[in-house]
Amino acid sequence: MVRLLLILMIILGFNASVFAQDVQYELDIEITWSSDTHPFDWPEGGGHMSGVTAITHNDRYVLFKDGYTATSGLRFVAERGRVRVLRSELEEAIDRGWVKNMIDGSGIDKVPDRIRVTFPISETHSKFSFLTMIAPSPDWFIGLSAVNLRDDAGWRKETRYLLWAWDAGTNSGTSYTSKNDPNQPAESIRLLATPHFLDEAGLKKVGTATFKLIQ
Ligand SMILES: [Ca+2]
Repeated sequence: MVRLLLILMIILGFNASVFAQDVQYELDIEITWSSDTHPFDWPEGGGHMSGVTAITHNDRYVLFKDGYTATSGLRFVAERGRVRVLRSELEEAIDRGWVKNMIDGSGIDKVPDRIRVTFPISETHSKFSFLTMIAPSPDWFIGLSAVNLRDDAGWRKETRYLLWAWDAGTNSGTSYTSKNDPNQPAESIRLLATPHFLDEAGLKKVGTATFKLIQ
């Protein structure tokens, strides 16, 4: 009888994992960075954000991290808002099983504004990362790296993160419109602490990202 029960539990457990469904999240990226909130050296032509590249992934993949060196893909996004090289890096990570979904989001033509992205995510790849270029800029970007949307209690219903400006470490410009001046070798990725994004109270946020479980 015990043996039968054990077999039954194994079968049921197995079925539960086979039929585990992806869930869907809605991400609302609200960019508050503007001439009002960040007047220092504000670019004449206004500010915009390049198209968002987002991924769901496991522990094996890191899109960016404080102290790491930028990949070529990150560099092209941060310096020029170009996603082609990053996409091929991500395709390779998909082939290796590290990244599951790649999601393209819109950009922002004129800040402040918001970007909404809906994406599926699964238990095996429950981390989420995204990035977009602060434009114009030498190599500045915003993003989140390895947000874990699932904990011991299951999928998180709603969670909110502050967004900060990052420096990809690949270009030495100190103004939004600095001329192209590559760092050779590249420096490490770090939070951007130029006067553009700093005041007496410390670093100034660029916006917020709110994740909502929708099904
Ligand atoms: Ca830089």
